[in-house]
Amino acid sequence: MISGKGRILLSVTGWSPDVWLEALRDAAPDREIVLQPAGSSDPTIDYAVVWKQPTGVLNRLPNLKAIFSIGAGVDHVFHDQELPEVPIVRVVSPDLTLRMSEYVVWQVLDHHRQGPAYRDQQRRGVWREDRDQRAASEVTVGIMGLGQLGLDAAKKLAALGFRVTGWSRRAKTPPQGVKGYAGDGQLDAFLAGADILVCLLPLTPETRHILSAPLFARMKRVDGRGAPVLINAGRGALQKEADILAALDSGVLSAASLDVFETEPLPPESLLWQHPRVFITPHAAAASSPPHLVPPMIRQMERLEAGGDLENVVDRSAQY
Ligand code: NDP
Ligand code: OXD
Repeated sequence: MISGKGRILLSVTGWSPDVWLEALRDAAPDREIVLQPAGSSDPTIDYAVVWKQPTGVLNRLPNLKAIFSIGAGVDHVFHDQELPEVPIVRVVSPDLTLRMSEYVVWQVLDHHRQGPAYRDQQRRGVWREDRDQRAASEVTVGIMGLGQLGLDAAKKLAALGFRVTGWSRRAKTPPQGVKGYAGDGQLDAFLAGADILVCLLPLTPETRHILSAPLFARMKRVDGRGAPVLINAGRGALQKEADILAALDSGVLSAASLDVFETEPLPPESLLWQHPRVFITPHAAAASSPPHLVPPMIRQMERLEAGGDLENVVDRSAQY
């Protein structure tokens, strides 16, 4: 049991802190929220709410009880080499999940219904009706990462009639209509089936650069189904962009929708910007909405102060 209302440090890089500050003040008017530690060691802080906190900031808070990531992914927390040994809580939110499923369904349908080709026809003033249109039931969408986000997207795609498969680290019973694969041993079988590959993996030491030439080679088609499509909304460092470009140009991949990039913002000189078969969104697949994400964080603090347990705590050894 923790006595009193714990003080919160807000440390966000790359976002305006204002919207988070406002949401914290709305959800916890009785708590003190600070933007900077009081000194080289600040014993008054109980919780940290963070996005890409500067290295060492959290380690200077000797009474820190928990770190709350404002994202579902926590790779931005682990980049700090001096991370204190307190629980790290990640975002699990129906709002975020819904937003991600919208993005995934949008992109899968756009590729499936040949959006890029029809937009090109329109641009050129071409009326061409004879494009082959496969039924959803003939198309397999393979989802890498069958966690909070992957599972929901999988269910929604299955409801649209797609054949859906999912790949996770540990074997699990997938929902109805979804075929599950797990671990390195089943990766080849998973990849061989996927016509549209959706990546919703977390970035960890195991998954870094997984979307690269060796994996694309394992997807290479010899059966006339057409080259697969890649959709990545996980993290940019899951992919090697030079390998994606090479796979597109050699016909190993037919198209890509990318929401995340090795360097964000995507540099102006990146060849991805102009590639005719690449669709880019600026890390916007599922925006973190402060009014939706902050109240559950405060409820968790209250539960901890009442002697309860935190939920959605990250496994530090797996780093997600
Ligand atoms: P979860 O932790 O709920 O799920 C992660 C999934 O990935 C699990 O199924 C897990 O397997 C699997 N996985 C992890 N490591 C491996 C591995 N080495 N091999 C195979 N499978 C693995 O995460 P979420 O679904 O909540 O989020 C996924 C990611 O989405 C986040 O980490 C973040 O990077 C990204 N994201 C991107 C956003 C955007 O706007 N672009 C917004 C929100 C999140 P298992 O089930 O066995 O644990
Ligand atoms: C997240 C993100 O991890 O916004 O939630 O990328």
